[in-house]
Amino acid sequence: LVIDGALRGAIEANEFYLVYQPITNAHTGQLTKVEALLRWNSSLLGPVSPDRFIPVAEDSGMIIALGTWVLEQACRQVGAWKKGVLDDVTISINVSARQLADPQFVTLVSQALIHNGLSPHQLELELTERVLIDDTANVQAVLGRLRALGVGISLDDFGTGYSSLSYLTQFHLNTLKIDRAFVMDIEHSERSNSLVHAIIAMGHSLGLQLVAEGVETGGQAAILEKMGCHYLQGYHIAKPVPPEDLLRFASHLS
Ligand code: G
Ligand code: G
Ligand code: MN
Ligand code: NA
Repeated sequence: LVIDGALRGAIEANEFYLVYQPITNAHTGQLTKVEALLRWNSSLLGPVSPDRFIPVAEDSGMIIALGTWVLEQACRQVGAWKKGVLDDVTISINVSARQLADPQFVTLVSQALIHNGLSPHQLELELTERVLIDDTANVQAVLGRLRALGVGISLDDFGTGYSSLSYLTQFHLNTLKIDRAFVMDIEHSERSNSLVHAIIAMGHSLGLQLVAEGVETGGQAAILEKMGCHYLQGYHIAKPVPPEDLLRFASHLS
C-alpha cells in the first residue's frame, strides 16, 4: 500500500533510472547485448528493489506507463550509443504480462524503434514463462507480430517456474536465458551440469540462441563456452552499470 502510493507521480518526479548489464559472446568475449534493468530511488522510501515494486505496479496497472517509460528510455540510450563504440548492440528489456496484453503494445514498440533510429534486431523483449501461460492465443498473436517486425523474443529465467517444453515450439521465441539457479552449481553439481548441457543441446536443435545468466566465475564461463552456450551474463563479466560505465566497458574490450 505504501509502495503503491509512492509509485504515483514517481515517473514525473524522475525517480526511475535504468542500469545496463553487458551480455558477451561466449566465444569471442565481444559485447553483443545489454539488459536494461529498472531502478527506483523513491523520495519517500529510498531505493526500492524491482522485486518489490514491479508486482505492485502490475497489480495497479501502473506497469503500462512504467513499461512504456522503460522502452522509450532504453531505446533512446541505444540511439545515443549508436554514435560510438556500441554501434550495433542489442538492448534486452523485461516485459510484464500486462504490457503484452495492452492492445497498444506492438505500436509502442515500433514507435520507440522509429523515434530512436534503431533497427528492429537491436531490440529484444524478455518474457518469463509466467507470461506465456496467460491467454495463450493472444500472446501468440502478439509475439507473432513482434517477430514479424524483426524484434527478438527471449524466454527469461528458463527452467524455473512453469516450464513446459511445448512453449519452445508454440511461441515465436529466438533466445533462451538459462536461469542462474542452474548455472550457479555447474562446476560442482553433476546434476546441474547435465541439466545445463541438455538445455543447450535442446536449444541448438531448435535453432535458439542461448544466454547463461548469473555467471559468477571464470570456471563457469569456460564450461558454458565449451558446452556451446552462445552468450554469457553475470557478475564475472560485469554488474549492471550506469550508461557511462558501459561505454567504458566496451572501449576496454575493443
Ligand atoms: O535487477 P534485479 O535483479 O534487481 O531485478 C529483479 C527483478 O526485476 C528481475 O526479475 C528483473 O527481471 C525484474 N525487472 C528489472 N527491470 C525490469 C523492468 O524494466 N520491467 C519488468 N517488468 N521487470 C524488471
Ligand atoms: O529475472 P532477471 O533475469 O531479469 O533478473 C536479472 C537480475 O539478476 C538483475 O537484476 C541482476 O541484478 C541479477 N544478476 C545479474 N547477474 C548476476 C549474477 O551474476 N549473480 C547474481 N546473484 N545476480 C545477478
Ligand atoms: Mn531478465
Ligand atoms: Na533471469
